[in-house]
Amino acid sequence: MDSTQIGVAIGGVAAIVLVLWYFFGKRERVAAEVGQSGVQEISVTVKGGYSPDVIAVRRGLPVRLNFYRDETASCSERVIFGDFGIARDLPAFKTTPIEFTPDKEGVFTFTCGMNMLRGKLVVEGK
Ligand SMILES: [Cu+2]
Repeated sequence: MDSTQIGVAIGGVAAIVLVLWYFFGKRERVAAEVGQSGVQEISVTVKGGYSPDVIAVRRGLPVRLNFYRDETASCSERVIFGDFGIARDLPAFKTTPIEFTPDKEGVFTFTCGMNMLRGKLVVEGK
């Protein structure tokens, strides 16, 4: 290989890494913490998306997701956990707790009212 070929190869690898990072690296997976009351609690910031957008919880223990909506964009004014029958309004610049006990394992998508913003709730067994 001459230096041009090496340069092309490095560029190709860099492009692949960038694509992988974009699709997989962007998602931060955070496990909810179990407090003294036995509730799995986690704070989620809502601003053009959900942060974190992959939330791991355990099945059978109550969950409290504290959604803080840090914007007025109407897109995020509602959050929906369809698999758990939950739809809740999120007032701007306020924290809205969403409480339920996940009774099934799996990966469940939660979205804004228009199905544009998305996050995942990962419910794991014990
Ligand atoms: Cu929306």
